[in-house]
Amino acid sequence: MSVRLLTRIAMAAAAVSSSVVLASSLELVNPAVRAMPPTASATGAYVMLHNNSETPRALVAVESDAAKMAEIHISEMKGNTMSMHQVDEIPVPANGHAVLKPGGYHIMLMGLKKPLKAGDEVDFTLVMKNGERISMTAPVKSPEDMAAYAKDSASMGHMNHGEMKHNEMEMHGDKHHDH
Ligand SMILES: [Cu+2]
Repeated sequence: MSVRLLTRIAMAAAAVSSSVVLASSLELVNPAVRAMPPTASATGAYVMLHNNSETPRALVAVESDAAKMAEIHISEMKGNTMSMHQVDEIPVPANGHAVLKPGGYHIMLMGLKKPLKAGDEVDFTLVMKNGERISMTAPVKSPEDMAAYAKDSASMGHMNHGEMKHNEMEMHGDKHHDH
C-alpha cells in the first residue's frame, strides 16, 4: 500500500471517529412533554442528558416553535409550596448526567401556539454552553403517562448514576495507583 493511500485511510478514519464522538458525547434519553388542558398556555418538557465525555457540558437555552417562549427552570419546595424559577444553565457533568424531570429541572414552554395533546410531537433545539445545537423531538404524554414517567426518571437517574460511577472506576482504575 502506498503511503498516500495509508494517509488517506488514516484521515478518513479520523474524520469518522471524531464525528462519532461528537454525536455520541451527549445522549438524549426519554424526552417528554406534559399534555395540558386546551386552556393552558404553558407546559413542561423533560429529558435525561447523558454526557459520555471527559468534558463538563451545560444546557444554557432551549428553542421551540411550539411556544412564544422557552426557558430552563428548576422547581423547588419552599415550605409547603412548589415554586419554580429560571436558571442560567443546567450542568451536565463529565461522565455524568442531568435529569430534567417533574419537580426538578425542566424546560418551560410559555405561550403555547396551539394546545398540545397526548400523541403530538414537539421539536426543540437544545443550545449548549459550547455553542453546540442539538435537535430533540419529544412526544406529548398524558397526565397518567407523565406520572409513570416521573417515577421512571427518578429511578433511572439513580440507577444510571451508579452505573456511571462504576464505569468510571473501571476505566480510570489504573490512575489511582499513582497516589
Ligand atoms: Cu417552569
